Amino acid sequence: MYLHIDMDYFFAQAEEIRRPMLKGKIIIVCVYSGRTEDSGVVSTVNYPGREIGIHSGMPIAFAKKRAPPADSVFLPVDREYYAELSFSIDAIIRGRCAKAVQASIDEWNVEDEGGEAKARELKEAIKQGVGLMCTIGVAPSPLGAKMAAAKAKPDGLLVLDKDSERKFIEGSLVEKVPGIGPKTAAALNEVGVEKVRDIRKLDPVMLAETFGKKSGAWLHALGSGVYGEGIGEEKEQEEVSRIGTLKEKTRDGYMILAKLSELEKDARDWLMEMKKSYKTMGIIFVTDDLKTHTKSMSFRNPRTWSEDLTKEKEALVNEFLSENPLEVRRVGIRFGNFMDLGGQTTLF
Ligand code: TTP
Ligand code: MG
Ligand code: MG
Repeated sequence: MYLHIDMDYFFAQAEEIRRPMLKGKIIIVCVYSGRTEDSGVVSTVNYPGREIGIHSGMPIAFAKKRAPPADSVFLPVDREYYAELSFSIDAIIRGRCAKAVQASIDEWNVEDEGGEAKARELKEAIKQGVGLMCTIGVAPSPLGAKMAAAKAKPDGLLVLDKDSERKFIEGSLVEKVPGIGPKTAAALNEVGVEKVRDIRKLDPVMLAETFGKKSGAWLHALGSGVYGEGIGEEKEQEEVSRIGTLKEKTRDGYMILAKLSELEKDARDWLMEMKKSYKTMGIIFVTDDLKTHTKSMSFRNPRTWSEDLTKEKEALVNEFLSENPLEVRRVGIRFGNFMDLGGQTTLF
């Protein structure tokens, strides 16, 4: 089975959990362009804000007209904080699923035999680990899983079997299908196709002529109930991380650093073998309450596997210990934001 995980109103939920006093308010996370005080667009908004018609991409000035000032909070995006959360969630998912691919800052595709039980486990582990809700779709195809997740939001879980998946996809409006953009949807509407099941009426030759060979064939397959497999694309690995359990729970910086060195060696071997240099290094801490925390730093110039990081690791571990009172159970190290001869690859 395929699982598609998508965080609920991700940036706004991330703001909610670090400012519990905002509970119940309309939270609008904005990308301010700086030209005037209200220039820019809404990045995302929580559900109370969606109910009054505020949405991603809307100009901030429009959102201000709709939002009652006493119940609304406008906040600037804090991408570093969301990326840290995303990285922690990634560690939680990878720790439990061998086949997992991160698809965006708040989305993962997983192939796992566990199906519904695995989805429940992941929802619980993410909630426990970082305090955030997500929605998971489970289906025989990655497309079905993704559409199921979109349907079940927020804090949802929707499991489809072969029959219900086909009914669900065939009954969906074409514009709801990931991969069908507004232009394609409009062109399909034009020839009388509203729902996926209507695509079957169209001649595959006409589809190929109108949309191109590749997209035409894909649409024809979609109309025929063939949804594809595989969580993807042999995408290049975006980061390397190694996580391990400490011999005993501890707050001793030396014990933590010793474990990290052991894990680091393995990660460095990978960097050397793959000829990657990196621009970010992060440390993962799982505390006694099973919460996952991360600390990371970025370097202006890429570093290679052979460069020493003793000082940087010490600084991050000390910073973490001074901010968190609990004992540490597991630690990990991660290198990311790679550079290689082909240029830079990064997810964010
Ligand atoms: P989405 O997963 O598309 O949206 P979301 O998580 O806010 O809401 P949903 O519960 O419906 O999944 O995008 C993830 C984050 O990406 C979102 O929190 C903010 C950012 N984003 C933008 O900055 N601009 C956009 O137009 C969109 C769609 C998202
Ligand atoms: Mg989301
Ligand atoms: Mg998303």
